[in-house]
Amino acid sequence: MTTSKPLRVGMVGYAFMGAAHSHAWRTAPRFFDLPLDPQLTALCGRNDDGVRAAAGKLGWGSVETDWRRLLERDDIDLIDICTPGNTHAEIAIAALEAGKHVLCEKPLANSVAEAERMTEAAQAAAERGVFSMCGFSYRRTPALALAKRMVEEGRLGNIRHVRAQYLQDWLSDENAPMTWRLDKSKSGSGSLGDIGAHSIDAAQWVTGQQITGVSALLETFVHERPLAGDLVGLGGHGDVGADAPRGTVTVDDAAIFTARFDGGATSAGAVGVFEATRFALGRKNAMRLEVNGTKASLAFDFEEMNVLSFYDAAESPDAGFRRIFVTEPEHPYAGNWWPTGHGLGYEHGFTHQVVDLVTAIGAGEQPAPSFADALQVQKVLAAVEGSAAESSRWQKV
Ligand code: SOE
Repeated sequence: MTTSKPLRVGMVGYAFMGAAHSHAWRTAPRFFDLPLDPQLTALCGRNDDGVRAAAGKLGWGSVETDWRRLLERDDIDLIDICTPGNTHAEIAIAALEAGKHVLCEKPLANSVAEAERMTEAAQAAAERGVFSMCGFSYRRTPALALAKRMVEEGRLGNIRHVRAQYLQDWLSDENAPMTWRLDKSKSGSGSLGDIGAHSIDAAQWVTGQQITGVSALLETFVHERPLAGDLVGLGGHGDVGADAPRGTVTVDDAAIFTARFDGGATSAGAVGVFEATRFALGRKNAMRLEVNGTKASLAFDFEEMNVLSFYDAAESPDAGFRRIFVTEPEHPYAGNWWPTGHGLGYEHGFTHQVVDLVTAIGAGEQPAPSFADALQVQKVLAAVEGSAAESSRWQKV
């Protein structure tokens, strides 16, 4: 049973991630027993009409148009940051210093320097019992959480290969309009930080190994796109005429890199191949991870998010990969939902993220992934950009 002690949330931003987080704050205490009861206390957005409409639709109790007001309110315990990356550092550091817990969307920041300052503030705040987490939500997909459990149990043996792709196609149309995700001053990078960051975090988390160096290339296919007002969110292909004024794309459209891992608690480090693109025509949200070990392999594709494919060399050679339908009560998170075989969706990862965050805060423990975990991802992002800028020269992380 969720306790009656409230955890009062103030959220900044209400586009795609704001909607997903709102759903998670509302739903988590209804399917999981939490030590604190999340309250959707205040929603913050710059446009008064827009934030009031969003608050009514998403279920928030009050509105603010300046995020600093959230920090001044004594009826708010946690700040949830669902805004573009260029705002993360200022908001998160101020919130932590004001004694508010923080959930910050990924990637943590737009630079390693910003991520380092955020991590320092988070570590100082944790000593005061004020905690923070970075929203790498795919860790909370039951199939990926099961993959990590299998690696930890030694089911795969030593890890040799990591193969990670994150394939979308919502920018394949060269007339798809500009969005903040294509403006480096707001997003920090393109497919690399937006979706490649998920692959980097998932690969490191599932294998228990950290990336130590990369060789990379970045590509921008479409250099100008029509402007479409204050388009926000993913794939909002507002009806823009071909003669609309055009803006300059200042980020990568695709990122491809090889990586070495540190071996974690094992002997030899794995080697990895990564790809992130929003031009893989026909792939809608194919966040894929394959891990090959000395005893077994596993493979995951978010477009079939309830399935984990598993090959066990100890079984008869012609057994092939078998499909584990990750909906059994003993599987991570699954037992709190529906009977076996009924499946979960994209939104459940965000609900599980709230469950793990609130459970950690209630226990006075550091949630994962911490800002320090997210800083490691930020360092890999920077190494990829550094390598790509020097003809794919090997870059240490
Ligand atoms: C856009 O590519 C995006 O919305 C990412 O920003 C999210 O992190 C991912 O979960 C879905 O795709």
